[in-house]
Amino acid sequence: MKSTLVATLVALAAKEVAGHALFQQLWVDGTDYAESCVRMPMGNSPITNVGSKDMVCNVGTKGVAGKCPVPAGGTVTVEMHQQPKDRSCGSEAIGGAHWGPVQVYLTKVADASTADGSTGWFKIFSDSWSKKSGGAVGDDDNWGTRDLNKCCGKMDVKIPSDIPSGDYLLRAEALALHTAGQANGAQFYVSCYQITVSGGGNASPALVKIPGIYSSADPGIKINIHAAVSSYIAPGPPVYGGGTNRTAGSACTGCAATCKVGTSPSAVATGGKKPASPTEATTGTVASADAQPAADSSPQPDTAGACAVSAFGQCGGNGYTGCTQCASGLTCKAVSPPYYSQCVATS
Ligand SMILES: *[C@@H]1O[C@H](CO)[C@@H](O)[C@H](O)[C@H]1NC(C)=O
Ligand SMILES: [Cu+2]
Repeated sequence: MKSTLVATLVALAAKEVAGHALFQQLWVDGTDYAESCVRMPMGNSPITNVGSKDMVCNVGTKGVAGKCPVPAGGTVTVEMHQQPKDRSCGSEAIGGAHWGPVQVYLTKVADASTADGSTGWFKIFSDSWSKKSGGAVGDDDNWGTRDLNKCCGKMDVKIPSDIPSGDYLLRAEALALHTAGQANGAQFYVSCYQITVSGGGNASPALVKIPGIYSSADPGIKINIHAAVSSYIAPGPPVYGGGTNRTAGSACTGCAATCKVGTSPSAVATGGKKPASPTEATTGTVASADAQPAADSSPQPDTAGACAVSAFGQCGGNGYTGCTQCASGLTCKAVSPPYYSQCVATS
């Protein structure tokens, strides 16, 4: 029956896989701009083809009206979660032992609302890897995505003070390496934010093209992290001199430590056009159907696609295509890498 088919398709579209994640919100110097200047990904699935155009700003995304104003030298905070609009710290920002680097790129554009990202990019931030003392395998080490989880999905990123003023696309990328031992197994989670920088300088960082910066054979992309990792170089060019290398495993500081989700200003595009966004719920009544969830709203249950592997059940390994999410209190652990991973008690 036609209506049944439609209902099924809607249910499928609404389903988001647990574990996977998406960058969704942006803060500027501690102010919550929520989703007002993000090119929101259509789902939380990764990109695995490093040569694909989807690597620029994710699959099928288009420009939005909003632009977030950022002073040069200021700090933006990118925010990632597994489910759309779920900003709670109750669930990991990115689940299922999706360890890997978090990196941020900028490209200078004429108009961030319409730019296609074909202009040159430079890297302004990297939080990649450091050895965890006593750790046996790469899974145990410090990683950018582990820092994201520790800091409730938030990662502070300083905007260089010397880059020219004007519009930019800011591209946040989390790379998950849990299946990266096999060809094209690395998972890229990418979102572009539209920002307007003011008070900048006249630096001209070296530029690279996306796609084109990565190769599937890069040692930072094809790697088995279920074995001991003695060194790790995140893929792509080095961080530009005005940018920041964060040490993986360092403490959450700044907005990543203190910012609390609240009412959001509407980002104002340079043209003076405000994006459609929910009004602020100041009276305690629900402002609109698509209002931002409150800070303490409970996570949306992953009903349609929920799966949970119980203790000692398989949750990963070469050729495994089943559920990769362990039940509450359990972590998927590679016990015979790269062939077999199972759910064990979280230590
Ligand atoms: C970041 O680290 C890389 C690798 O060590 C280095 O090449 C680059 O210059 C560093 N950038 C900054 C801004 O510290
Ligand atoms: Cu995933």
